[in-house]
Amino acid sequence: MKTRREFLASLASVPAVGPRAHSRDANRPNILFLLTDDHRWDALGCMGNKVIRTPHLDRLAADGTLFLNNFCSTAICMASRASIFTGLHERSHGISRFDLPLTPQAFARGYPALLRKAGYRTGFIGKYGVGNTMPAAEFDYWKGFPGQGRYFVEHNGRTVHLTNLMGDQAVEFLESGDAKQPFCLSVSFKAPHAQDEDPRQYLYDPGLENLYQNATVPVPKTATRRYYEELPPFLQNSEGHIRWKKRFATPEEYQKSVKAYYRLITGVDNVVGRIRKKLDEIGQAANTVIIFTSDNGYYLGERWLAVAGRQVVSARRIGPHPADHLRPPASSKQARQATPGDDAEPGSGADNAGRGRPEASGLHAGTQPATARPRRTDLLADRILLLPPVSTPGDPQKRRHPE
Ligand SMILES: [Ca+2]
Repeated sequence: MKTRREFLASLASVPAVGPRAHSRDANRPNILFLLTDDHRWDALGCMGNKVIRTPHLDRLAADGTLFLNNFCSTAICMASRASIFTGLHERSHGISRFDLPLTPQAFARGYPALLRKAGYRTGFIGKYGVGNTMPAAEFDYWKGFPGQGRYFVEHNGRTVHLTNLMGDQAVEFLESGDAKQPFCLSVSFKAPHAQDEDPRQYLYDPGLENLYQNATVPVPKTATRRYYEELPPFLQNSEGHIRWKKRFATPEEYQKSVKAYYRLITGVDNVVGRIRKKLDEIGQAANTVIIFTSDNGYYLGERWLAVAGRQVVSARRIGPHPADHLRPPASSKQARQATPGDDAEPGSGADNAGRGRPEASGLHAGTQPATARPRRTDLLADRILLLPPVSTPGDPQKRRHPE
């Protein structure tokens, strides 16, 4: 079994004369990393959701490995993304605020820099999500943006949906490369994150308007006052509940919001289909590892909350991968056992041996003696949202990383 670091090290250890001296090598597969934002684990057809349509992602899962045990250590955009870049927990990388960038040293140890140094052509498209200073010069192809972005953008004199534009950019990246040079392309979707400042919240491509019109999305069994009132006061008064009021407070709003959220995900699914088609066309499909995941999970009304939450979807890959033996592909029967809409952990319904449950792994606070861990009195997300911006963003990180 290889760890993530060992996998990257094996790629980096292949002799490379320089960034422009390359040869096609099956041991240096292309890497396509697809990241959605606030995409919960059961908002996929392959995870048993009977409403949402995600045929391309379902096919990706069927062709590759569906990882049912995939957890986010800090469920908010920037901390999770910094963990993805660096392989470190939030307490180590120190990105606990939206305006904190990775230090140059931390960035240099992340997967984009390591792969570029090893001769990969690297690209980044979409929401970068870590700090406000964009590392455009550290990539060979850069179409990233700071902050949350907006769903409708002006491009070449017309208004386009961001997800579709990012699909165009991914295709442009794939078409413009040197076939002899391996690539690592990161596509970091804004979807299905809400556009918080807009009262419509989930701004999908109008071309998807007809989807789900006649469907009824199951309401989570925990979306009731009883479960809300069981929460401690800091959660009852959290930003998650404030946002719930804007999105899911009535049955009509719940159906409208979740269907819009699903349309955003289907928009991503369409782009995944375009990207895989382009990989076929350029002859790189068999030598490309595709990883699909999200930065964190999401509450769609459970316990009257609407905010980033427990982790989410799964990593998938096709093509050669050194971690093939890590876990057998999940059968469709297993995936169907997970019930969409339930307030359940990924794997809890699909793995009846309980291997995927945080409780089983000791990650869940409930497994620890009451005296070992005091109950929290606030949420990281709430603390971040209440803090004013800092003018010297490097300082807090410096304190955490004295080296
Ligand atoms: Ca997020």
